[in-house]
Amino acid sequence: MSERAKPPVTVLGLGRMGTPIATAFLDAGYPTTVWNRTAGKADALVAQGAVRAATVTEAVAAGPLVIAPLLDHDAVRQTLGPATAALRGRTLVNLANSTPDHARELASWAGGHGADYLDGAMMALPQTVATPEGFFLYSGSQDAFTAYRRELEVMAPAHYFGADPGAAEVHDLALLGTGYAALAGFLHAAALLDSVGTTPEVFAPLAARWLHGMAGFLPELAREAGSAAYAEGVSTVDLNRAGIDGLIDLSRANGIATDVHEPLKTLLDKRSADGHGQDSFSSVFELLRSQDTPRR
Ligand code: FVH
Repeated sequence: MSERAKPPVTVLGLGRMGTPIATAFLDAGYPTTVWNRTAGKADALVAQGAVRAATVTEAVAAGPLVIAPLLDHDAVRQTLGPATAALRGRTLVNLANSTPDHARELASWAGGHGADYLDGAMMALPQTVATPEGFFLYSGSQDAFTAYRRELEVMAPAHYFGADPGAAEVHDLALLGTGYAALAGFLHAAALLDSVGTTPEVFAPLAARWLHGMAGFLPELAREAGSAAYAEGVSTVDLNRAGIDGLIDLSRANGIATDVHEPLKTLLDKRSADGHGQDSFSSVFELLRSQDTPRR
């Protein structure tokens, strides 16, 4: 069976993410049309073989797959507003950071103009586009994801989270939250160690090694939280209360702010006061989860 031909791809928005995305399509041999509000940003891509569209309508009309790594929801609406007639029959992949509700609204708007819609969230940096380190999340049209999976994988490994167009953005925010907590913990630790003479630069590789090891703990944490199996955990609430109390006491003694860990101390103290001190650390999940969500 012959391989499907590479469809023309349009990239709207040539900022820090859009430029490596368009470059990846060119490198992969796709006919690539580009458009950017500030037209000069397309010059280097045109020199590499991209076609510069004079208008958004021309760009959208150039092929079936329209990828929009624009700044935000407003930028997407402002950019595509004048090009609605060209959207019919196209698949729009919105890669701008959006709220879940904005993604749903855009999906309905695109559908009203005859376009299929995929919402995307880029878990990547400009330098990790088209490398195994980055990955993109998608939700919305299953047909579009299936039809264009090969093209989506040109930008980054692609993960699909279902028909609700807002789902990719929810997962994006959840991953950001995971990262923020780890990075805030690192910055607190760096401040603490700085006060005893270890610079943040010296500490960073040690912290990276530790976080790498901690990542291996996630499946166990997930299994306990997912099944409410807190009796057998190796690291109890009370054990970790002692740990966090020690960290907070030492931080105070060294003049380091304790704001990062106070919320976790509150949760652990509450679990213990409720009689769950010997449960696994993962049982904090019970204080965080919505009581309206049934157990699966
Ligand atoms: N850069 C990063 O590290 C992160 C990585 C994770 C994902 N985010 C999100 O990606 C979206 C794009 O971000 P970006 O870094 O590429 O952003 P910029 O380099 O600032 O480029 C923005 C492009 O959007 C165009 N644009 C902005 N406003 C409008 C508008 N009203 N109408 C039309 N186009 C607009 C802008 O055009 P120009 O300023 O060059 O004329 C750029 O093409 C974003 O959601 C991040 O949160 C990035």
